[in-house]
Amino acid sequence: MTVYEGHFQHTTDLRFAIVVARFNDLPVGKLLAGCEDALKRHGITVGPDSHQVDYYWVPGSFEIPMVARQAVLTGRYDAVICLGAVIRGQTSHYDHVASEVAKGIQALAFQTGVPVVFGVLTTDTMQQALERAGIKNNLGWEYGMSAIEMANLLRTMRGLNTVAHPAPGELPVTAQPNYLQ
Ligand code: INI
Repeated sequence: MTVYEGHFQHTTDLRFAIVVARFNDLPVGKLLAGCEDALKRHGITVGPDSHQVDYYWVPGSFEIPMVARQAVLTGRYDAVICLGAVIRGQTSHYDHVASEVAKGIQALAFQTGVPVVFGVLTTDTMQQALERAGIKNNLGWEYGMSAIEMANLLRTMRGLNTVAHPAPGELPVTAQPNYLQ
């Protein structure tokens, strides 16, 4: 019997994309900080000088799946982390945005085999969003941990110790066989 599982070690050549929605900036900013904290405390460089994490900013959660897909298709990343907050408030917009982003992210991971972390809060109120983004606990941390675990699990399943990453300016690589065409 073989047991496959992701570990949290040997992180120095992992690469991540973080796709962040600006809408509901207050809780989303806290999620991002929690996520970066998890990555950093597991040996991954974050922030403006990072060679391991790239950041993609989008207007709202609705735009996340499209940009996450483009990030996956570069072939550069072991996992893509999607961060946003969809808050019901007074608008029916909520239902459309919440369901589209969830479906889009799920389909992307399923179709490409690249882990895509669903780090989009869906709550009735801003208070509930803030509770999940730091007042009680910070789910951003869990999202960062999920990304590391899934990145290493997929590397193990592919039998790869390393994934080829393009040097800056090089064309994207297709190190994995099953990207969307
Ligand atoms: N975007 C969010 O990220 N969260 C929300 O709660 C939200 N609501 O409720 O409207 C939201 N709307 C914007 C949407 O994501 C798009 O950016 C917009 O529709 C333009 O395409």
